[in-house]
Amino acid sequence: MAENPEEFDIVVIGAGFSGLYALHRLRKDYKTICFEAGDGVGGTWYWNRYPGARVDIQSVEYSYGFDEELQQEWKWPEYFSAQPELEEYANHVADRFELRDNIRLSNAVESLRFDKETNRWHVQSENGDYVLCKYIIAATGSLSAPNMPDWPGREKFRGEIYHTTQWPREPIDLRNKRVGIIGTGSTGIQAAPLLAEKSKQLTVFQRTPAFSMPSGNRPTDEEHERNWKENYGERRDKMLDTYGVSLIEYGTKSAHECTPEEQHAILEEGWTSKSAFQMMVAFTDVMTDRAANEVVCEFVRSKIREIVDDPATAELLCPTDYPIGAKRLCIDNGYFSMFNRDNVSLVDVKAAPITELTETGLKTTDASYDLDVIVMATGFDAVTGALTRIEVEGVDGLKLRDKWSEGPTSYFGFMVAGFPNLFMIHGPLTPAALAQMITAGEWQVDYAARVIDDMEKDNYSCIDTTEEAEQSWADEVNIAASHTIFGQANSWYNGKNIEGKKGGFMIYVGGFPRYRELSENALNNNYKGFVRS
Ligand code: NA7
Repeated sequence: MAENPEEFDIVVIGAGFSGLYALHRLRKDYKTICFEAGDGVGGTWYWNRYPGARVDIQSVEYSYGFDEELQQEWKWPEYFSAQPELEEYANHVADRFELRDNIRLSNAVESLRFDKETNRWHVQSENGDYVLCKYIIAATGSLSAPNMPDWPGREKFRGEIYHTTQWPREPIDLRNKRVGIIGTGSTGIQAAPLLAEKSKQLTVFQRTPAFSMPSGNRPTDEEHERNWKENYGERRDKMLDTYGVSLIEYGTKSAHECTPEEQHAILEEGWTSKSAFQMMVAFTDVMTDRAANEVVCEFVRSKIREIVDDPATAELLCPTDYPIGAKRLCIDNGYFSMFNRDNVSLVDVKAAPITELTETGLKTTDASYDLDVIVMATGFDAVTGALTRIEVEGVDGLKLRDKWSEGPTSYFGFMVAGFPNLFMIHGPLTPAALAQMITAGEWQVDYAARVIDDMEKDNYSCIDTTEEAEQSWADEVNIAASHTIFGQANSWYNGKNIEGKKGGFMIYVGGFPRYRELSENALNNNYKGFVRS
C-alpha cells in the first residue's frame, strides 16, 4: 500500500451512465475522482458489445435529461439503440462535459475500508492507487458482475469461449464454425439471431424458455424526434411519474372484465404496438393476478406456435411454469423465427443439464455436442455482485459480504447500516431495472448530492443508517412484492439464477414514484432513518 494517500472528497466507483453523471454533478463543488474497471466509459454499454446488444427501452427515454442542450443536439438513429450508439453517447458525454481527467480507467477498486476515527474511506485500487475520501458513490451497476457457471473441463476445450459481457472489440469470424450459445435471457435472445446468420451452425442450449415480444425497432423518423425534442421537459417529468418509461399504454381494464375477443384484440394491439413491455401492462392486473397473467402467457405461446414451423421446437420454446414478466420480459428482433433456419437447433438443458466441457464441445447428461465456439449468455450475479466482489469493510471490521451473506439489506437501496458515507446508486432494494436505469440513476445521484450538500452545509462528518431503518425498508419491499406475482419465477430479481445465492426479492416493485416519495420524505422529515454526527 502506498504510504502517502491522495485525498479526495468523493470517490465514484464506475464510469457507467450513473457514474458519469455523478462525476459531472459533484465535481463542481467537490474534489472528485472516478475509478473504472474497463478501459473505456459506458459501463453496461462498454462491456456488453456482443452481436445484437441493444437497449430494450426507447432511446428518447433511455438517455440523460440533465442537460437540455445535450438532449436537443443528440440524434438517435434508431428507436432502440444498439450498443455502439450507446457507447458513443457515453464517450460524447465524457468529452462534452470534460470528465476524462477525473476518470482512472482500467483501474478497478479492490478494497474499501472505513476509518471511524477520521470518518474517511481508504480506497485501494487494482493499479495500486491509494486514496482517502469522505464519501463513496458506488455506481457499480446492477448487472455488471458476470455469472460464469463453473462446469468442469473448461480448460480442456480447444475452441473459443466468450461470455457475452466480455465480448472482444474486434469482430469474431464465425464463418464455418459450429457455435453453441448457453442462456436464453434478454442477452441470448438478442445475440442468437445474429450468431445464426454468421455461423455455420447454431445450437441454443435452453434451461428456461423465455417470454419475448418483438421490439418494433426501426429507424428514427423526424416527426418522432421533433415531437420529443419540442416537449422534452414535460416528457421527462412524466417519465419520473412512471417507471421512467412513458412510451407505453397502461391498460385500463382487468383481464377479467374483458370477453375473450376483447382480450385478444388488446393483446394483438400490444404485440404489434412497437412499444416494448406492452404485454406486461396490457391489463391492469397482469402483474398482480396469476389468472390474468395466464391470459397474456397463452397469447404469447400462441404467437410462438404461429411463428415457429416445427411443432416440437415451438412447444419447447413455450414457457409454461412461471408468469410472464416475473423474469424480465425479453424484447427481440427475430428470435423465434430464427428457429425456422436450417442451421439452428434447440437443446433442452433443463431435462438434461450440461455436465462438463470437453476438448471438442460440451456434454449434457444425455448427449455430447461438438462445437468450435461456446457463447455464455448466462447472465449476472446481479444487484449485489458488483459490490460484494470488492472487499468492503465498514465500522468495527464489519464486512459487507458477511453482512449480506443471508441476502442484501439497505435503506432505500441507498445506504447500508455500518457503512457510513457510502451511497449506492441502483443498490439492492431499489427499483433497479424495473425503472428506466438512466433516468432513475440521475434521480438517485441528485438524491446523494443533496445528502452530501446538507452534510457539508450543516458541518456533519458522518452519516449512517440503522438496522431498524433497514428493517422498515425491507418490510416495504416485501409488502410491495407480496402484492405481485414477481416472486413466482427464479430470476436475477431474486438471486435464484445463481446457485447458492441467498436472500429474497432484491428489487423494489412498489413503483419508482413511491420510491422517490418515500426516499424524499425521509430527508424532509429530519433525515428519518439516518443518523448524522
Ligand atoms: P438472464 O436474464 O439472467 O439470463 C441468463 C440465461 O442463462 C438464462 O436463460 C439462464 O437460465 C441461463 N443460465 C444461467 N446459468 C445456466 C446454467 N448453469 N445452465 C444453463 N443455463 C444457464 O441474463 P441476461 O444477460 O440474458 O439478461 C440480464 C438483463 O440484462 C436483462 O434482464 C435485461 O435487464 C438486460 P435460467 O433462466 O436461469 O434457467
